[in-house]
Amino acid sequence: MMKSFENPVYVTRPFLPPLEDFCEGLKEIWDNRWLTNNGPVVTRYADELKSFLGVDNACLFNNGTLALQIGLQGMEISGEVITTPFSFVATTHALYWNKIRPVFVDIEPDFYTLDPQKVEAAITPWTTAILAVHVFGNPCNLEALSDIAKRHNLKLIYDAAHAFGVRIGGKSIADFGDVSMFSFHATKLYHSFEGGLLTFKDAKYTKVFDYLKNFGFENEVEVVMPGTNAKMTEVQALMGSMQLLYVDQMIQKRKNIYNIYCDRLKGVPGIRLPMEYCPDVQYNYSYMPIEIDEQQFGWSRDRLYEKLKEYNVFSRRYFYPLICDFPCYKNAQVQDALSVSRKVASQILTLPIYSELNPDDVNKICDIVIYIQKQTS
Ligand code: T4K
Repeated sequence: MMKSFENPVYVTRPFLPPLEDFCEGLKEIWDNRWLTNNGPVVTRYADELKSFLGVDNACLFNNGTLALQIGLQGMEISGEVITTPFSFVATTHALYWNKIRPVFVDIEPDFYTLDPQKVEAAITPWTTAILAVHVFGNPCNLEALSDIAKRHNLKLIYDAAHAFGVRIGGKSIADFGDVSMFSFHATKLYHSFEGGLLTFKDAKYTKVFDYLKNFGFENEVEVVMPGTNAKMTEVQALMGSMQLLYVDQMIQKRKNIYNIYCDRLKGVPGIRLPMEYCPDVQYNYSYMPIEIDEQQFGWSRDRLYEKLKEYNVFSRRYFYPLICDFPCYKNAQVQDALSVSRKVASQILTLPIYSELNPDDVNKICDIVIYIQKQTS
């Protein structure tokens, strides 16, 4: 009989820097009495991020969803946008809030990112952009998507919510596409409590994004466009700035956890581990997705998910259901049967992974999964 965990083990837990260091940092904000509206900490933090990511243009927001919404609005994207059904629902919500029609196409089975062939087949005269997601930090097929976007004169927008710290051939993932959005939500490997970032190629968007996140204010008496309020606060920026010191360390710890899962779970009947990673990509190990084949494993993914809770292990089914299956998107355009997306959504399970998860606990989670599997044979 396997013993359950005494305390719940969640799919993730936010990393926090030492409280004393954070309190020390707060002194500047207290002294300034400047809490939001583009204060000095946010301004400094934007520069830190630009140099960390090696990009020229970056704009901070109070969360990733508003960052993406504003990105789309500022670039004047309209009509139809080709996107993935296998993502967090905010990806499509950002289109909806801009009155853009999502066109869902299938993903490829190894990395869960948009299938470029399906993207190309779905282009119509109304298509204006591709909104692709680096799901679980797996880079999309960057070359193929860029080629399609160029040939069809489409904007290429990346939802990079999961991909902070990922590099390809030494180059930051923020450097691909026209615009990339990063989420700094508490559940992300790198966070600012809540927060969002747009990185972009064309400097002309700097002013537009700045207006849109601050009511469209040019000055006290002029409003140049109908903006909203999506500004990052000074306290958020302080957290983000402090976390930058720890990102590499956090990724290394996650990599160790990832390796333990792979070593322990390989060969377990019915468990499909993430694909062998591409050598020129530095991953961030933001999620630990496995797929459960019910026939071979002996339990359905959902039964395993429920059973794990009895052991105090709270995995998640990211991303199930598919976005196109939510009632609010039932009328959206769906290309083909989305057979890969449907299969993945029915089999995916993301196991706990975070930098402070103890390797002994990772081993214990593996013991529990293996024990559950053996109950069927
Ligand atoms: N695009 C993509 C591809 C995304 O994944 C997301 C967000 C976005 C866009 C939008 O970015 P933001 O606007 O959020 O910046 C979570 C997050 O809320 C969401 O940010 C994230 N994706 C999504 C994948 O996951 P939930 O509903 O699963 O979170 P929740 O509250 O159930 O938390 C999961 C677990 O994390 C909990 O069981 C325990 C732990 N947790 C959570 C919080 C909030 C903590 O230990 N401490 C905490 O403070 O959505």
